[in-house]
Amino acid sequence: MSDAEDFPPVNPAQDGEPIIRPQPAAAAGWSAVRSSLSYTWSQAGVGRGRALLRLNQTDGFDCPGCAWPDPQRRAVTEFCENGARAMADEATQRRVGPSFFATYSLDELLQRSDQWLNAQGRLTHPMYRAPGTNHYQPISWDKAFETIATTLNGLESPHQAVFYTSGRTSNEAAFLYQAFVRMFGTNNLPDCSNLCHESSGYGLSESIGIGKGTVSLEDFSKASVIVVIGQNPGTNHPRMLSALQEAKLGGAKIISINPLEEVGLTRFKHPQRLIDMVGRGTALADLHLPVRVGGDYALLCAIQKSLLEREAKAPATVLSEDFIEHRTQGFEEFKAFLATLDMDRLLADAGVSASDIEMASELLARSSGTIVCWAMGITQHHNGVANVQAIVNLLLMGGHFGRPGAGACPVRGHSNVQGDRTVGIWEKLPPWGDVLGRKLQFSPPQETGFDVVGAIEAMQAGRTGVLVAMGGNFLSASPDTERVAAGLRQQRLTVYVSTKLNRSHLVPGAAGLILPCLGRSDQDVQPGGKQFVTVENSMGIVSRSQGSLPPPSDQLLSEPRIVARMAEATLKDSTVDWTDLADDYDRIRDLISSVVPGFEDYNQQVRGSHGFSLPNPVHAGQFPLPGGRARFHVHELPDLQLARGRFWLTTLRSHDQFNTTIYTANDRYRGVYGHRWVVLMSEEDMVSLDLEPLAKVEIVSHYHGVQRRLSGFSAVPYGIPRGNVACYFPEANPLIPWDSFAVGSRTPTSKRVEVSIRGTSIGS
Ligand SMILES: Nc1nc2c(c(=O)[nH]1)N[C@H]1C(S)=C(S)[C@@H](COP(=O)(O)OP(=O)(O)OC[C@H]3O[C@@H](n4cnc5c(=O)[nH]c(N)nc54)[C@H](O)[C@@H]3O)O[C@H]1N2
Ligand SMILES: Nc1nc2c(c(=O)[nH]1)N[C@H]1C(S)=C(S)[C@@H](COP(=O)(O)OP(=O)(O)OC[C@H]3O[C@@H](n4cnc5c(=O)[nH]c(N)nc54)[C@H](O)[C@@H]3O)O[C@H]1N2
Ligand SMILES: [Mo]
Repeated sequence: MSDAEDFPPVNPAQDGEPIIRPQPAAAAGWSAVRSSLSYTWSQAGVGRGRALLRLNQTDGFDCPGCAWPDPQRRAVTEFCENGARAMADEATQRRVGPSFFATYSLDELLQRSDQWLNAQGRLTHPMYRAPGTNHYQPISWDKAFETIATTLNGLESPHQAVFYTSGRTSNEAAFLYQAFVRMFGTNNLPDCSNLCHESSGYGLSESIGIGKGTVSLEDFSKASVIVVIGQNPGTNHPRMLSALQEAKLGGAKIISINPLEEVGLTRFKHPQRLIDMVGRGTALADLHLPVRVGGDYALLCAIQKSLLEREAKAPATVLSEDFIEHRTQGFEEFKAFLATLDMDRLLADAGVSASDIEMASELLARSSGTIVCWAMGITQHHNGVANVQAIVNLLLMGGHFGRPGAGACPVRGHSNVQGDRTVGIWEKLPPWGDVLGRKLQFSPPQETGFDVVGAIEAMQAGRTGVLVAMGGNFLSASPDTERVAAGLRQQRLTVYVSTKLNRSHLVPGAAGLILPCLGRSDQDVQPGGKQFVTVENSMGIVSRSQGSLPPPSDQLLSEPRIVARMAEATLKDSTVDWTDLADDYDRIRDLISSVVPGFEDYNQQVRGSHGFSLPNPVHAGQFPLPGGRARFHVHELPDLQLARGRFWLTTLRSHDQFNTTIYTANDRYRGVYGHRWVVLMSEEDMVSLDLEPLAKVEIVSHYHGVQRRLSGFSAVPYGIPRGNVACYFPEANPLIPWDSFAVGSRTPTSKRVEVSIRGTSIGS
């Protein structure tokens, strides 16, 4: 077994220092529009940049950025700065082809930054890394599929193959992919959701019977309180700010709960509204609670205790008693649990004052409709599921389900991550698995497959031989980069279906394939004519996406075609006509219609101007749980105690990245420019460690007696609670232990890792 220590780091620190400037007073506004347009023209050129006008239009393509829904009335410019950037990045005129790979060896490429790798352009040819060589070389598609088939069929068991999916994959490609994988004989279908909102799906399913959100976009303008917890919409879901602004103008109060005071929530200028552009914009958050990292569960319990006290003082004014009595179970246990908790301990863990809690509880007590929105600050914790269920408890207390302007809103990340799960990307056999088996005449595997953590463990232990990845960047997105690299190096074959070069490609198995595919903005023509694909947004609406740009190379295949050819080459006795399905995606959609509930008349429904909503029983007022009742859940408080000199590290996205794709090294809203190897710390903590601003430091994480080290970070004084520090994802991922994950959902704890920090500059 190879050891991580035998190899140089796969993501070495980059030279340089950040420049620190004041944070801007408001998010979006002219500067955002200017910055997105300049990136678009520089990457895509004026001609291809016009594709921007088709972004999120009903006859255009779905933004390859986040999963925030589109309003029914769409502005011509229904995109945000970061959506425009994601589009431009894909529409770039730069190309990575055979001559690029002949010029650069894998070892040389590993020294480059993620930003540099991405900036090289679109992948144009299938490439193969033969065992023992240091370069990828061109390979024909036929030979590539033959290599995949021979290697897969040479495994002792289908469970030795892992099939990862990232969340940009369309419903059509994802459905075909999972069908192929299950016919091959395994449920080893880990996906980026395992690293992301798995805690939401898991927690919500137990609490309310479905693993998805329960609000629609229209609910935002009807809400009286909106809580945004553990989410940074100004950067990651900028179009959500428009919905918050509408809500605010309609009288809603907004509470933000975050260790950082993120600019988007404090002040916002609507880029499509002239009046905002000249004025100061709208202050969004009415109340900001600077929770300590990991303190959300304690904070929510404190608010809930305060709500119960208010109810005791003025009965029938705070709780929705009728709802609790008839529509829920477990309330008495929940109440008894809260009674055992000491308010002072809760406040200390949460790191907020009693008066902050009182202000929040007062707003919530009076609310006729509460929406809670959340993202990674809630899910990527050891107690991520408990966090989600505490949010549901809060909503249940006031009866905030199945009524307008109220509900749970996990804000999804990747643009089709929700759809991928709906159509079967899951390490468990979906409830409709047997229908799939009957339809395609095979016996689906019943045993639970690997999720991401399971795959990382099995790869390191030498229990797998092949990794196929439909998109994404398995190496850099996963925790514990060096250990994942060690696992990848032990594979017989790694296969990446990708649009752009990334670090995963640079750590292949003995043999490695890169298969270049069409992206969202590219025109997709098959024998059945021009094709569109479909995606599901964060609120369960399925709609069309059709690219219009000439593909960057005539060698590219679409994702459905790549799956079909992999399946055809590998499954010699399959009765499925894979080619026929990939020739016309209507046929794939017909197949989905006949297998997955909620997709009846798929082809017809999705051709409507706004797509269609998948059934959401909770939005309609029904909890699909025994007795039709939602359930209060209680969990132990997490232990947030730290030894002296230790900190809780959380990892964040900057403004200029999409996950592991780094556009520039700037984080404008946080005032950090030019360098990403930074650690944000409170000034008091820097003083206590005797660190000058920008001092170079080494960070060591501590988990179960194992230390993981990274040096080359610059310490930046920042408004973050004492005892908490923040670094960017994916640079800090080598510090995150792969075996530290959430109870139940197994989501890695990217938002809370115990670290120590030591100055390494001369003199500190
Ligand atoms: N432009 C852009 N858009 C994106 C992405 C992108 O990278 N770039 N990624 C997409 C994806 S896949 C996803 S999942 C989403 C991610 O969207 P977010 O979840 O908003 O992204 P993060 O930067 O991971 O962090 C979320 C917030 O959690 C806060 N936080 C950290 N620790 C804690 C904690 O313990 N408690 C609380 N309450 N808050 C905490 C951080 O300060 C930060 O504001 O965005 C999607 N959209
Ligand atoms: N420490 C830490 N780690 C994290 C997180 C965190 O907050 N902190 N967040 C986690 C989260 S929420 C997520 S979702 C994961 C993200 O994990 P992934 O989804 O695996 O990663 P991405 O960076 O989104 O993948 C980018 C790559 O996808 C490919 N790509 C882009 N578009 C397409 C396409 O249309 N088709 C195909 N086939 N390929 C395409 C490109 O080659 C690009 O390099 O990371 C997780 N990792
Ligand atoms: Mo995500």
